[in-house]
Amino acid sequence: MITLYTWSTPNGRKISIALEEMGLPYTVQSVDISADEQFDPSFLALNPNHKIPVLVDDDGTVVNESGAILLYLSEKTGQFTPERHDPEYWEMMRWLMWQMGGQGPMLGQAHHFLKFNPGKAPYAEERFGKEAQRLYGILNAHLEHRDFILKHLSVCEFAIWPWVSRFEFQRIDLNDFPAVRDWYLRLADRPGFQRGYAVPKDTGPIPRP
Ligand SMILES: N[C@@H](CCC(=O)N[C@@H](CS)C(=O)NCC(=O)O)C(=O)O
Repeated sequence: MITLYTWSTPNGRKISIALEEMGLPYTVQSVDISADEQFDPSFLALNPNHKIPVLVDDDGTVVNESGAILLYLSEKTGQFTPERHDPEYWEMMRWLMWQMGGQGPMLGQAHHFLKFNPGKAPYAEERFGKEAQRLYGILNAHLEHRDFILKHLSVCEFAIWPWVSRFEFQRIDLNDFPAVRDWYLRLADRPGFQRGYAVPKDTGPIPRP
């Protein structure tokens, strides 16, 4: 059976939501990063980069990096990515890379400066606050006439949605981005997203604007 090493963070929830929506059985190994468990030698042997999530498949395959794990699971199940010949395949890849290289890292910095260290670095607060607004604007414009990022639910939702669920940390008013808000709330109503959000432990209800 698949083992997911994870914690209650956006990158961890990407994978538990994907596993729930794919209907794959898995066991959860909690790695408390607030207690530095990601530095345990047993975890470092799986990911020397000491970050969750990590997935270990039953044939021993180890995958880290959440974008790579999403693609691995999609290929394994044939779900939630367009076929390779479909023009949407590269649209999927573009949004996944946008998330991995932009939305995740930039919003992570916004959490660091705006939520956890306010007042210490005004320049960083301004820079990452503005970048958060810009990223939400890009996503909002894309979602204005669509129900999903691609034509259907895909790995793009699994990657992007958990970071939007931290909108309060980013000082984002979701009502300023109505297309993102509506997309976010529709997905928040899905049982798979709700179950995945509560892995590895229940931290309370999904935040709502
Ligand atoms: N690019 C990595 C980022 C993973 C990541 O930043 N994980 C954080 C939690 S969301 C972590 O494990 N941090 C612990 C550390 O940096 O020591 C991915 O997408 O998997």
